[in-house]
Amino acid sequence: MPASRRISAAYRLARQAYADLGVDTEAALERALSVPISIHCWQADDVQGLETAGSGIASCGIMATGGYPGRARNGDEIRADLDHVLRLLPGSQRVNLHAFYAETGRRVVDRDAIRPEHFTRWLDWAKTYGIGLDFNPTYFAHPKAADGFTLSHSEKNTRQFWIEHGRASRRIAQHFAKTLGNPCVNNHWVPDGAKDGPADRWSPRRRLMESYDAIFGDTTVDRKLCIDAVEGKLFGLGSEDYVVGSQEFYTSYAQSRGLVPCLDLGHYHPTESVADKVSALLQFHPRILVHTSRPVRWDSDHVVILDDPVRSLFLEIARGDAWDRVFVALDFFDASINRIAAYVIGARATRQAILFGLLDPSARLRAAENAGLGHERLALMEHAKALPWGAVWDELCERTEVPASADWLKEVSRYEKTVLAHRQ
Ligand code: RNT
Ligand code: ZN
Repeated sequence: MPASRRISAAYRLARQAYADLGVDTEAALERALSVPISIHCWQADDVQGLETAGSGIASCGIMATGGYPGRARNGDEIRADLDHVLRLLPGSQRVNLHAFYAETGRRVVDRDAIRPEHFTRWLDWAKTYGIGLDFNPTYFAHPKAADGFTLSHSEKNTRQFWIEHGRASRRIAQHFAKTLGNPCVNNHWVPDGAKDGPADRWSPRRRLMESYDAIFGDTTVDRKLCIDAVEGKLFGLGSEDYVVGSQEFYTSYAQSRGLVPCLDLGHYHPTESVADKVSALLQFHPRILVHTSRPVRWDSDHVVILDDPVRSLFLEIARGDAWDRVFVALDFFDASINRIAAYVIGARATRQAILFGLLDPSARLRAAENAGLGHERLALMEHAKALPWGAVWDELCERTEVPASADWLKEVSRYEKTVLAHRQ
């Protein structure tokens, strides 16, 4: 039997199995395709960026380990890699840039001076796909970030430099939104923190707040076009004891300033559930941004897989029907495997988790819960794990004309031989 006929036959059976539990697979499939996933450009080049000066400076808090051949070395190579990746992904995508992917030609343009025109090539490329771009100021991999502090730095000049960078990033994000006719999420994360117990945990936090106020106080930027998000974390490389922008700092800051809090799956205590935060934060915040990542013992940014944290995160979003209130972005970087495959695995796992969430027999589970039948709820939750969601996934791929099952690996290996192998 040809693969496509096998997939449709399996799907028909799966549709029935789900229908028996009150789940409409057609609706789930359509919805799963419609959720935009923002693909980060920084897996392609191991978070190196395209600057001529400052490139390659060890980044505080961010590290891609491994030396698999084929790293993209310039903007054209990153875009070529993303072209290849996008062909292998079903559903709606966006692309997420960092400021240090500016293309300034031979001119050295420092972070405080970057402008929309330095992203013309990215914009032209995005236009050919008709997709939206997201953005991030890059407060790391720079001499002025070398001592681990940026917006909360004790020196006024250093703070001011980074404030100018943050302000520039918002103007660029607004330009993206206007040019593409599509709002741009601009996410701020700073590495600021200390390896060992600081004597003063107060002043950096006050300065961080003031610096952000100077950035977000720019009223020439329309917040409907530039959607400002802020990302905290628990600890990082070199900031094990103290992170200025902690979760409490950012949740409160975002709440009081009307910004979007960003939750990265790698940024919490290992036993803390990010999924559980969704229904809490969305009581008070109109929207959240999630970074799908995978911490292995620490914030290691491994490639996203369909593991429990990822599944439960999207299950919660599905159960709350909160798709319009959650921005989904990928954030991982692994230099130890084929980078194209890393993208495809992570992006497809994220969309699989979205689909899995949408296929949840929530109505039946709630009915059991409301009837006080905890055992029935538990049994059905277990049963849901064994339902043939993979058949629905393959059908979703077939309909969008991207390789189903693991057939995409052939495309990756062809690209590796014809393109990646020639990058030395
Ligand atoms: C770092 C944050 C941040 C970065 C990217 C590159 O801990 O997760 O989102 O990974 O901006
Ligand atoms: Zn992140």
